[in-house]
Amino acid sequence: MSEYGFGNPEVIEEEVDILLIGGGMAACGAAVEIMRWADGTDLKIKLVDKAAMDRSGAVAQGLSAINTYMGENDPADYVRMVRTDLMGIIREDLVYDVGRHVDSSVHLFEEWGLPVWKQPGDEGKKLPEGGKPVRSGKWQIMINGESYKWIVAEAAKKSLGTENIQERVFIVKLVNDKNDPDRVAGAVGFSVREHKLYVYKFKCCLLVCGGAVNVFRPRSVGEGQGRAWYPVWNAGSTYAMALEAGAEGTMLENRFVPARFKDGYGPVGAWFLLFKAKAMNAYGEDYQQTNAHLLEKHNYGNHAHGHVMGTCLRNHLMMEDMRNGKGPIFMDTPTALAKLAETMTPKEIKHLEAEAWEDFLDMTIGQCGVWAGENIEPDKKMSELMPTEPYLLGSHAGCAGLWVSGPDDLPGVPEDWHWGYRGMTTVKGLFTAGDGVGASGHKFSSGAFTEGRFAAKAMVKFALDNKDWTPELDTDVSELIEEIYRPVRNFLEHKDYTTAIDVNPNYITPRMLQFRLQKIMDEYVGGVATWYQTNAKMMEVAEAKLEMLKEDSLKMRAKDLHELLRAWENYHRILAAEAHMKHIQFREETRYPGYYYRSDFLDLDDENWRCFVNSKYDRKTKEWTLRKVPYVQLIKD
Ligand code: SFD
Ligand code: AMP
Repeated sequence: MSEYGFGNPEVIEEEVDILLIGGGMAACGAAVEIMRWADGTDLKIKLVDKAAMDRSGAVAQGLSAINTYMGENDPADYVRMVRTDLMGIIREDLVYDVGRHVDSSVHLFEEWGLPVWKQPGDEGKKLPEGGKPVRSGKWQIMINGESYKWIVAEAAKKSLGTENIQERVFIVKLVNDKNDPDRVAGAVGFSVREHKLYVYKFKCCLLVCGGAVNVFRPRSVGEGQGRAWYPVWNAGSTYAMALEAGAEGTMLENRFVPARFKDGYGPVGAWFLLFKAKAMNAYGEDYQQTNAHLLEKHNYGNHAHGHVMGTCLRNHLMMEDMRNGKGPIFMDTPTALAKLAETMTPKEIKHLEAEAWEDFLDMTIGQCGVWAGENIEPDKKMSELMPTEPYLLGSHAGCAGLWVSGPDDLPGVPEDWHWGYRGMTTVKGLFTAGDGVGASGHKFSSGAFTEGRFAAKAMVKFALDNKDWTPELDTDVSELIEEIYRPVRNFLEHKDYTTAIDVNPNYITPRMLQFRLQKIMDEYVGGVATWYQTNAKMMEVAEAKLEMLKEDSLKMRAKDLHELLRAWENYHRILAAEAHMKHIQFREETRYPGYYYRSDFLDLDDENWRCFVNSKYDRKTKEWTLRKVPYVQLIKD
């Protein structure tokens, strides 16, 4: 052990049947469901999360709504809404499957103690008993959700047993099988608390490490660094590890740029839908009306029919005013609250104000900090809205992810869209759910949990079908140690060269490397710096810079376990970033105006591009292959 606590790590090797990687909504869904099918078998199941499950993942701070609950709605209509929102390209088999099963997940949450708002008179009635929820929108229901993740994690722990849960282990990579390169056999990660390396072997695994945040330079830098809308600790691990293992990615050109309350990143859904607030430009104009004609340009309005206007199109109309100097954009909270208060008693008004605060206290507490710090009382003063930096995700109003096997009982689905095990990627034994599943957005917390349940059932079947198969890793543990602890060696070898620990010509800190990645993505691949615009030439530059960044990334240093975590998060981000860029390069059109623009191909081109874009990465040659996959409409308009 050096003075910094590093020597060779203690290596812990473990063989299980099924490994769940991640402890978020999808992982919890899997943990709860899996024991229903594994009960009575001798399958060994383990869950490993980089953080503590009670507060890990996107739902860490809680949420104030469950955005996918069918209730009285038809799942086919849900498919129509998702298709409209995602500009006409989704895997309708996957979306329908979520729609027809999601409510049973929400009913479980309520049974476990999650308070779901009910309409007057129905307060004591649970949803399955006919209790009518307070809907903020057609698909969303309101909850008192500060402890949402605690509640769901508790059920997951109870199901698996805490002895089968390993927290604070960051999984670095999947290891393929020695005898079959198209199959996964293990995963390796390190503890962020102890100097231990964990090597797992398994028959199959569920990779559910969420989306990718901090790939692009965030709007909040300097003292605001670390604030983002989506969770900063989800670093693209799902996409990077799966792609490296050979899984096919889909729609990784897609990203999510949410309009949020400026600086605090507070979500807008409750304000738009529940409180019926209006947004306007600095001159009081409703940009959704004054700019509506823009939808006719470049065919952007092609998919603006159905149940909603696409989230990216709402951004597009807002950004037009911002680009033309008509900002700031304001959410008119005072008018909305005053209007609601017209028919209320003083006590009810007080309650309404409390709800306005609680919306953020339940899920984005930083927004309350901004309001308090800037003396903003929402009933008196308007708040600014701002489109955020881009995030890669597959569960909110975005659809980046992996190509997975769908349900096999729906009519009209192409044969090659399902290969036996629901949620399995194109790599044998590698499953995903939630943010990991591509081409199927608008699942939100409840849908991610539901997809975890699908995968759990399929993984039990897979493990039983492969009972006699023994995993063998294609890489020696010594080689894995060599690679994983490279940043530590960089540090120990060179730290005495200078007297300032962060300044050294022989290494780069993970923090600095992250800045470089973010700058490249921001300035060349359609970040906030260029108002989300990019083109082939810009991406040529980005590609060259990313190559050099990858070279230099081998010089990242880690002075402690925390920096080792940061270093590996960066490796995951870089690969996720590269995948995103490759997909945008390939898709020569602007499919998602308001999320990004190909300024050299501004049209939305249904004739040539109403199709999926799928990619594969070769870990050995480091080359990408991209292809078009035909879109098939299953549910009529
Ligand atoms: O208001 C590793 N979401 C909302 N969903 C709703 O239903 N209602 C809302 O109100 C939503 N809103 C919202 C939402 C998210 C956030 C951040 C805010 C507001 C502020 C979306 C959902 O939260 C989201 O769809 C799901 O949580 C996605 O589930 P999943 O399982 O795909 O991801 P996760 O929950 O983030 O979990 C990831 C897990 O992976 C772990 N992890 N573990 C080991 N090794 C590694 N290398 C790892 N990397 C990551 C994480 O620790 C975590 O456990 S609103 O905006 O609309
Ligand atoms: P958000 O808070 O922006 O993450 O949105 C929460 C939910 O409300 C999602 O299902 C969104 O699609 C929906 N939503 C948000 N804003 C609007 C809007 N202006 N019109 C329709 N739906 C919206």
